[in-house]
Amino acid sequence: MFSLLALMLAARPAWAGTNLVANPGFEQLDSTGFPVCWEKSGWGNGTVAYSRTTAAHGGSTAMSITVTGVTTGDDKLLMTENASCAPAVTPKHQYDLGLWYKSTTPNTVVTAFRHDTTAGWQYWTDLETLPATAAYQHTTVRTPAVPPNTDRISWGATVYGTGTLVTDDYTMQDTTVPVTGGTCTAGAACTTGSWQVLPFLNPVRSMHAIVLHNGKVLLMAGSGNDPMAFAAGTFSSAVYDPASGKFTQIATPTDMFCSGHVQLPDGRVLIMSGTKAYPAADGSHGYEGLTSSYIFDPVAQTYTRVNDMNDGHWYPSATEMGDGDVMTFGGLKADSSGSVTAELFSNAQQKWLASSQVNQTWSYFGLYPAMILMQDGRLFYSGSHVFGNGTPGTGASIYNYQANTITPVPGLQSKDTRDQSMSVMLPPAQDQRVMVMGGGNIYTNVDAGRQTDLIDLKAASPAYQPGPLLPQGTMSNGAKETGAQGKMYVSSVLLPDGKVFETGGGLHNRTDPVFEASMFDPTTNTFTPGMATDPIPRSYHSASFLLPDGRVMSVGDNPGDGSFNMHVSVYTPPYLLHGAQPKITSVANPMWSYGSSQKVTVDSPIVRAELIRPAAVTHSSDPNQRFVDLPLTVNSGGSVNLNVTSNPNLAPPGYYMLFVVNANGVPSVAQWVHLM
Ligand SMILES: [Cu+2]
Repeated sequence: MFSLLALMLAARPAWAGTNLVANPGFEQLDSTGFPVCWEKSGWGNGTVAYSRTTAAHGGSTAMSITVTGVTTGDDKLLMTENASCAPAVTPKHQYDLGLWYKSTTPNTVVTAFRHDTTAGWQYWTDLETLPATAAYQHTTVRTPAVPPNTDRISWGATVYGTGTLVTDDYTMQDTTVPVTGGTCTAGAACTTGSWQVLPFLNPVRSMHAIVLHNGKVLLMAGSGNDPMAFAAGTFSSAVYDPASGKFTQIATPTDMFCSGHVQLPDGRVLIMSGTKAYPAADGSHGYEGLTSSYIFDPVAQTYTRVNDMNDGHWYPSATEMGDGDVMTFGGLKADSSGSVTAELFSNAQQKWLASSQVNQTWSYFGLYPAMILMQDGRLFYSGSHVFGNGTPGTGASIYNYQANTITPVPGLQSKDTRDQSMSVMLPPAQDQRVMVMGGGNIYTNVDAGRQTDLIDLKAASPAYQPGPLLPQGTMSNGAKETGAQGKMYVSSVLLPDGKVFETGGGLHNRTDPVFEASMFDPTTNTFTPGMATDPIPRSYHSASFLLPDGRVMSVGDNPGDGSFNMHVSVYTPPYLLHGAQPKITSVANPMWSYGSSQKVTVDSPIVRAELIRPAAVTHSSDPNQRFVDLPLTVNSGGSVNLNVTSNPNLAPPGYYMLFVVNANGVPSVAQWVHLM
């Protein structure tokens, strides 16, 4: 009964609180006849008309925005960005935003801006699409927690396609529910979290880890970077079940060591390339890449061959696009030279297309280039890669498949020491910010660096800006890092509380592991240093990834002596030590469509919900990793509706982990949903 009561308190109806919006129904007009405390905004091409209409929901005035011919940009009706019109807010609080609307276009979104006490007004977040409707509809959407240093917000409706949107009767209420309990009794772990080294070993020398939609983990080794195993044709992989602690060895048809991998829309795993040959003893050739490709079925736990790619791609990228196709770049061909062929796996045809059917720029992106899908369907090459220098020029670029163009992106620091750095799209994906952390260079073997860079891909001309320095760690001999010393082989894991856990790494090529872990907060752009460190070194050929229970698992380490560390570690973040986890008690329908509203029930109040894409990681590279906010509509009946983005480029089709999070930042265990 207690939890039901708490839930009902959390689900206060929209009319219960003070309406923080000035002139919410547009009834007060200024001398020009425009509603007081409202302003026009927008950019791009096209034509827009703002007008008053008497077809109001309440009172005698509503506002209409009619847009034609927009191909770039949008038009907005927002609360005026000043102290008397933009509602005051409290950091960490959340607000329910409500409005009535009619629309002839689905190309709309409720947009919020925030006033930073030092940096001024800036974009905050896009919250919810307003589906087309001929009759007035009401919508309520809950904001994320207000970021620090924010004193006011302004919000309203955006139209970015041809049509007319009419809105009226805006409401805004503080919905913050104080959470009691959650006192942590775990000592230092309350702030640092804790590591456990599991009492059993990884049965395979895996440098590839893929989280499957049944919660199990595919650990691929192939020959495991062991030339003897390669010569013997001994290839391995295993499936680990975190629920039972059991490993199942999987028959592995070829050497998937140094392949690429990504989950397809149906949850099966596409694997491309791998090792055709190790370097010849006589120096006549280097590593050679396979052209072969397989699909792993998580249910049958088998590999099935598909058609070959046009080239071999030893160390390829693999990015799922918004339409479910997969694009692959880079790596080494069957003759050991670099591949300049862009490869496209058609999801509709379930095969790799001939190179003549794929737009080609014939550009070399290097090894495991981090190619991250942007919300407009272009690919951002972040500059993270493996082995040696970055690409010529600025070392980062935007690739437009449709236009077949590559545009350099400026600002990446130390682009030639980004070998085995790690890049992630920061939470939430709606903000389109990418961070690159650390990196070194195995050929020059300089000290790995502390540099990080941040980029806002929503900017008209995106450019990297320097981010905070990586915290420094401790070497195996107990010495502390000094000066500019940082890490390569970095692992960055998106956590369900919206932070990024950064762990593992080393100072030099296959030696000098660094024991350091920190938490990066995208809302403040700061690292919290001093998180508990994995007792096992995690440098070359290691991987760390989020489990559906909210913990982080780490495997692998392959130092220069050729050994492989078979210990498996699991990190319990501090959030699991601060009181009971909220629980998702039901998901009305696990099949989710874009632009839909999905009903779930929870056993206690929550403040945030999101989708996190399961990991497919190797060599500090998981360019598909993303965290997609699900703006909440809290129903009076004790359930919540989750508003799913209408843009498949923000959340490419496939299985996702659905997490809900309470006001203490404690996440639920994930439920799996299938977004198509
Ligand atoms: Cu490798």
